[in-house]
This record gives sequence, structure tokens and C-alpha cells, in this order.
Amino acid sequence: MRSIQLAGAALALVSGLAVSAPAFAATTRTFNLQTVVWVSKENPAQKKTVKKFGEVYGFSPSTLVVRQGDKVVINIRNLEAGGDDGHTFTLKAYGINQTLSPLSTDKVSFTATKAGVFQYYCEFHKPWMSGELVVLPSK
Ligand SMILES: [Cu+2]
Repeated sequence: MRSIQLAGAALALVSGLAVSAPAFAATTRTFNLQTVVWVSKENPAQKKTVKKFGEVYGFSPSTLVVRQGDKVVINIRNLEAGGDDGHTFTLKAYGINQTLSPLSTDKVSFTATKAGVFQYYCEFHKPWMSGELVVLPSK
């Protein structure tokens, strides 16, 4: 990287052109996510809602913003104890399908090579248990 910058600077001197540094350098972006229980059969006050919609879960935060080229590290805490409340963190665009261990923290990491808006979700509770990864283009 440094040799490329030096080569660019040398080229600028030779050609008389100014070389502007990139506005943002790629970095590591770390997020801490948790599963969220919005509606649970264990909550007596939510009985009617469970009957209508089933149990409802989510991720918090549900929007992750990074830049193309960034290394992304996502620590995901699954607050559920297991049983029929299993979760996954699935981000198809990046080939990720991570089973979330009950009452544990799992780590997902990848490099955000593709710019765009990509949905992630839980295989068992999609489409409502979902969020978006926003990868801002590097150029
Ligand atoms: Cu789930």
C-alpha cells in the first residue's frame, strides 16, 4: 500500500499533477449485535399476539453501515436459551449462514468486498427477524 502511495507521489512529481489521498482508508468495523425478543409465548400478556403472529424476534441493531473494503467483525449475542427458539445470522450475499449458539456470543467476520444494501436474517424467523448491511462504495 505504502509503495503504491509513494509511486503515486513520484508520478505526481513527474507529471505535475496533484494526487489526492483516498477520502477513507479501509478499516476494521466491529459491531455487537444481540437477538431481541419482541413477542414471546412465555409472556402471558402477549398471548393474543403470539396466537396471531407467532413469536417475534429481531436483531439489534438492525442496520450496519460499513465501507467497501472494510473488514467487518460482528459479535452476535444470542439471548435465547435454545429449545424451539434457535436463531441464525444469515447473510447470503456474503455466503454467511451462522448458527447462533444459545446463550452465547458467536463471531462472524468477512471483508465487505461488494457495495450495496444486503439483507441479513434468521433462517427460522425470517422475514421479520432481519436487518440490513449497507456497504458504501469505495469510489
Ligand atoms: Cu430466529
